[in-house]
Amino acid sequence: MYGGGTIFENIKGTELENEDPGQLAAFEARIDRGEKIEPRDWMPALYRKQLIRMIEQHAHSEIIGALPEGTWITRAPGFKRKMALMAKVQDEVGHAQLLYSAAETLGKPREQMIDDLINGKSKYSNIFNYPAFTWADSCFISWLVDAGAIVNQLANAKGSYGPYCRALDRICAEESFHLKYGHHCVIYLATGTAIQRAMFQEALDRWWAPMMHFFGPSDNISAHTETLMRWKVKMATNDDMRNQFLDMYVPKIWELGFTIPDPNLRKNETTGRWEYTEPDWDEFKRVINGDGPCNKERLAVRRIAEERGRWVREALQSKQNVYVTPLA
Ligand code: BYC
Repeated sequence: MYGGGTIFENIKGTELENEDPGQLAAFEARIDRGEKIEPRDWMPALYRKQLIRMIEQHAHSEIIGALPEGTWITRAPGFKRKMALMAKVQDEVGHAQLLYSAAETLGKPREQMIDDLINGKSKYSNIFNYPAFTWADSCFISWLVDAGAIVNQLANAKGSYGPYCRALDRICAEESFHLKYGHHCVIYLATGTAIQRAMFQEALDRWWAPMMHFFGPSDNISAHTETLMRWKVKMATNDDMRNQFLDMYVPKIWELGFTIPDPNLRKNETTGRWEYTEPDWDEFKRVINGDGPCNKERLAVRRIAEERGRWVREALQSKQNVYVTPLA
């Protein structure tokens, strides 16, 4: 269904209507040959728009994603866990910086992206709108949310837009440490006391539905997959990514003796696909559109950070001007 075909052969009446058909064909041929598209290369306006949307959302997800785990730094059990979590959270914020830079190459200024985030105009990953009540919630994020992110990012790092792919390569290298850290934290709970095991089971019960949502709506209702796969921005469909995650991590969760809160979850050995209860897409839509348990709190924290950091940005800006003026 995706990636091939001729959906853009007739561009009349589509968002590609004003593009030059020759340039569009040459662009698509480059993508088919597996070439990377770089910021100064010709690209259809729709490719630029879709990339900005997706990379910007990804950047916001990293910077907001730092919040639920960030609140656990001071409460992490022991000095080593505090140090490791602090480094991880710092990495996530660094990923946001890399991604904002990649999105800026497409022409949208960072200030505007941050404005759109704090004004609720842009989306970010659904999963960070849920509360991390316990230490086990933080362990769930470090292991399984990072695992899901790696599945997505490893695939898309082989995509078509150079700056995004290079950012994803670097991010995946760091995420692989996060994954090991998270897995270690969960094994510690799994092999600990009955209370520790129960604490992780409760976290799993709370986070499983948002985790299934994390990969995006089912292929039959996903709005952007077809276009994004044709242009190799997305290298796998949402359902394929979800399936790959289930393939890799369900056995590991079961191995630790935990129960996944979905009685219909099983692998169909004939199709090689996982079967599961269809995620509640109404809840997903509600949460990504601003009405999740923590949306208001997450954006309020970003708003405060933006206000409190303004003087630093202004000071840096005026210092730059001091250096720039004599050369001008
Ligand atoms: N959450 O047509 P679809 C991390 C929206 S951070 C919210 O399938 P698409 C971490 C979608 O935007 C890394 N919204 O969309 C950080 C669209 O709405 P609009 C997180 C979602 O773009 C700290 C609508 O639903 N990873 O790992 O083709 C600590 C229709 O969907 C979501 C990324 O950001 C969602 N889950 O594909 C720990 C990966 N899913 O824009 C860990 C980058 C869909 O039309 N993003 N929507 O209003 C992607 O790969 C793709 O955007 C998605 C969805 C797979 C998420």
